[in-house]
Amino acid sequence: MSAIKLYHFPLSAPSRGALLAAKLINVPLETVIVDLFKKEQLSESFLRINPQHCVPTLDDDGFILWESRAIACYLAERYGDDKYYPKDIRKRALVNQRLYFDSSFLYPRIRAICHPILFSGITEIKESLKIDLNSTLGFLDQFLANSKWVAGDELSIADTAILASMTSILEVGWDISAFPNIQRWLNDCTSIPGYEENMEGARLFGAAVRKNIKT
Ligand SMILES: N[C@@H](CCC(=O)N[C@@H](CS)C(=O)NCC(=O)O)C(=O)O
Repeated sequence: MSAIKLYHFPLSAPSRGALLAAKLINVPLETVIVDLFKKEQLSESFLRINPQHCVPTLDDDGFILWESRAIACYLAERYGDDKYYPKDIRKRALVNQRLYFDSSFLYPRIRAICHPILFSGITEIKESLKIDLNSTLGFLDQFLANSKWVAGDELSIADTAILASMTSILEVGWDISAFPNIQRWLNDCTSIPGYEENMEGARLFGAAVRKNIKT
């Protein structure tokens, strides 16, 4: 059996989310860097692996999977016990709900702000996009008002996904002073395996976005 490969770009929040989940579950991975700034995702060899040309993409002995949260669930089910992706149906449903919250609200709103600044010459953040993201952060803050982690009192793969998204926008310089429960949770997240490596990618991402913002 060959090593499990993760096609990865450290600046990408979804990519870092998959890697954080692997570290949490303690699955050894070989990372293969796909440099999106050099458009390496469009190379013939990568397109053969993932025609949708996105990172992260997992290759587990020929089984190819993309979508960061699907990768996290797969790794937890295949290689983890039920610690970080509980088997209890209701607990798992809550973890899934938070994963979908990240995938359909939080991350898309962060992307809507950052992608045009990185790739389309936009130099300012529109007020409506700020309102959208802050309303989503308000919901996350509410989730965290009654529980230690995002999906209850146990750390889960929902925390690693949301941590990857949150650290990207924090490194852009987002003000979260209105969200005390998020601040407390972020502080608790510093003990998650892979935290520092995630921060290195998030810092590079933040710097790349900030340098294009008009001050
Ligand atoms: N929903 C996907 C999003 C993946 C995604 O948007 N990846 C971006 C980087 S953040 C990418 O690979 N973009 C290059 C491309 O699509 O060509 C996930 O969570 O994995």
